[in-house]
Amino acid sequence: MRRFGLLISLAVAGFATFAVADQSSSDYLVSAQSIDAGGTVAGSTTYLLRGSAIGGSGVGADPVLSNGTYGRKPGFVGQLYRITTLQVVSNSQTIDEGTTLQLNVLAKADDDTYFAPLDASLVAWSVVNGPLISVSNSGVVTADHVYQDTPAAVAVSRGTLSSQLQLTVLNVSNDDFGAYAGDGVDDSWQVQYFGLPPNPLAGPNVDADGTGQTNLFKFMAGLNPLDGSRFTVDIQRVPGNPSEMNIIFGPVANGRSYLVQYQSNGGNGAWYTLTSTNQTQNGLDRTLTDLGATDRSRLYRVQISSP
Ligand SMILES: [Ca+2]
Ligand SMILES: [Ca+2]
Repeated sequence: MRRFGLLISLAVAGFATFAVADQSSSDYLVSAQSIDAGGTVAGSTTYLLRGSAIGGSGVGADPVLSNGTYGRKPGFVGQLYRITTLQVVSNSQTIDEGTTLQLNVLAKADDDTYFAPLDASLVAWSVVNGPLISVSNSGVVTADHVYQDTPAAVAVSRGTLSSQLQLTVLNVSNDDFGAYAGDGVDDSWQVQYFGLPPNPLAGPNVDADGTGQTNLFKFMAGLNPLDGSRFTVDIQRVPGNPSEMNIIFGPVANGRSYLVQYQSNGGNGAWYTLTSTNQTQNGLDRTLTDLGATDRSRLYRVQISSP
């Protein structure tokens, strides 16, 4: 039993090849034997001891196996290691606003092997920054609503070890952010001009710069709600051509589409899209020429659409 203990001790202590001297007395002789690298197989002319037979896994010739979540060292009775790194992991680096995401923690040992995800309750969770409402003791993070894609971070710690995971909270809906939610105006536009909510000047029906056009209209028209700009429509006859009419409107904005419609006198009050037209552009002013303005009178309107 003493020699058995010696063999195991040597096996755990290192990977070098040991040569053991013959042992003898007047009554017995134990021939010299050697222990292979890793200490997993030892033998003499009278016996063979495989490390795997005493609690290790595999045979001594196997390499140390590992992947991202586990490690296996064949032939060892036990493994000595020290946790050196915590790592927060997730199936996704993004989280939709208003939803939850399960996070997990891996522990990495000083032999570069990983343990399977730890029980999340073994570490302390916290929100580092960003629009995260909470992270539970079980590693479930809950995202707040945002007005644009926004970075965030979660931390875990245990003892002297800690780790962080960077996430991005994705803006899924354009009109769900705090006091700016559900008013028909994109929250990012409201934040751009009126800062973070609340700001009563950002309301859809407010005429923040006194132009007579509301924030909602200016948002749809792609205008600055604070600089006094206005969207105008002008109707002019075409000189020398009484059957044509120019509809001049602007300023036109990127990302907006414009539809000119008319209502005929003697009609049933319905609006019709102007189809027989010529279009010209002068700076930010656009002119559509109605080529069939033969009615005694026509009403025109410009419909603005935002994607
Ligand atoms: Ca949003
Ligand atoms: Ca809004």
